[in-house]
Amino acid sequence: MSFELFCRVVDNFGDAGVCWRLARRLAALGQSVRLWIDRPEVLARLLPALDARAAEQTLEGVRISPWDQAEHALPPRGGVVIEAFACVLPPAYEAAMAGRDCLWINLEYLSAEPWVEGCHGLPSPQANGVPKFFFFPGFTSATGGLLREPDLPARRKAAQAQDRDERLRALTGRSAGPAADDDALTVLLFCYSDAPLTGLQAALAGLERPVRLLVPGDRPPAVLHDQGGLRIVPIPFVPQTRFDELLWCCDLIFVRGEDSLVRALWAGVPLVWQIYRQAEDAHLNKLEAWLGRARWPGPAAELIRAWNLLDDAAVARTLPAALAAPIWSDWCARSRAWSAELADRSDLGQDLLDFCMRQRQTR
Ligand code: TRH
Repeated sequence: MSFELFCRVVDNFGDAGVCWRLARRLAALGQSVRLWIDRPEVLARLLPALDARAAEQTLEGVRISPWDQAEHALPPRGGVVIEAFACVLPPAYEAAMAGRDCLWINLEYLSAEPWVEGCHGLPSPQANGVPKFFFFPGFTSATGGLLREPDLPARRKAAQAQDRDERLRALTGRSAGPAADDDALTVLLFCYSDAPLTGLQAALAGLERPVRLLVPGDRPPAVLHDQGGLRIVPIPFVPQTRFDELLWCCDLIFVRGEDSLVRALWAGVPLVWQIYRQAEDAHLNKLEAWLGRARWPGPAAELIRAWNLLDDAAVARTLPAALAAPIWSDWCARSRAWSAELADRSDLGQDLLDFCMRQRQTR
């Protein structure tokens, strides 16, 4: 089938990151895929091989084109048009869909809320008669699932059979720390700029166990500094294809948004999620729904609430509690178990392809 995926970058990396991952997955499933994106330069941060000024290029089997060209393009006859995150298609392109027998998918944001199950796959009748459906990623089999590549577990296993420090050095060019830090807790920090870092600094510096805190980006926030057993390790932003390898070097992962959350889940180690902030604190309900499914031990759930409420004092208090025995080993075990449960079903790319094929057959 022919898929055309539309991506508008709202902010940060998640919109481009999710769309690119889905596009790659559909191409790997043997489909013809084109990605229209309004800010190719954002995708280029994740995909350094991309020339953000090129009119069109093909990478990993995906045709990538700037959004404005779609305003003069025709949708593929009999193809599937994916509107990511209700991004609104170019009007002329949308108008042409009716005469070209297209299927229209509205790919939604990831949420663990229960109502998602009732809305996943529902039709969204359109004035122009083009069949349009809601497609919801999610954590249960009544949703569209999560993006995952079939070779992921094998890649993780092969990577983790190698020495961790060597992997980290090869990936980031940074030494993970002196040999004396062998039993150090390796933590990745990928968060928003408002995260309660003062609380994090206090908690990590106060631990008995040495900690190395990997901080991607140009410069770590000033509040983070070496102190006690805490060592701050600035690392470069890695290409998205290698992001998993970074996660597989970690004992504890701080993630944010959508795509990095899912990847941390596949790593199967404890994670602290900073959810994308929404108006009227709508994100806090989403967070609770997710915590309900995660079933982390109490102190770990408290830590995640404190992290999202930007509460430094509560982070300083709850982080050591979540890392203490036996909570920590329970958290590790539950993280492994949930990761395996989630991986026990088909992935979002395959689900979406199956859904589209079924729609085609029933018409
Ligand atoms: O960057 P995010 O916060 O993105 C978003 C956007 O804000 C978006 O508007 C919002 O709707 C969405 O979140 C929920 O977080 P996310 O989704 O985790 O995307 C980050 C991407 O960056 C992800 O694909 C992983 C990638 N990445 C790398 O490739 N290399 C790196 O070194 C790091 C730290 C991240």
